[in-house]
Amino acid sequence: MIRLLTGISMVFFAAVAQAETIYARVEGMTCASCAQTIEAKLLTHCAVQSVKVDVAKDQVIVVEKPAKHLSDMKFDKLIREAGYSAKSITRRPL
Ligand SMILES: [Cu+2]
Repeated sequence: MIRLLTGISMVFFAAVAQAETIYARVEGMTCASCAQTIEAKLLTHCAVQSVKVDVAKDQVIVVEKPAKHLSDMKFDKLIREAGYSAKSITRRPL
């Protein structure tokens, strides 16, 4: 029973606390000002550690803070609120 509980808590910890890097394709960016707008918008979220925007590649990369999570849905919402459109979101553990 103890072993089972330990296993469950480890899975729970991994699911909740593992910060990830989010890679997204974002459409509608045309200049450095677009990049700044998106960066500023994403940084308003408490789970966002850092943001990198590559306008030429239509790419936005977000590093989550340790033990924090920015959901795909919330990411998509923030991008839309900034006036752009997220087309694909992938994640990798840090
Ligand atoms: Cu622009």
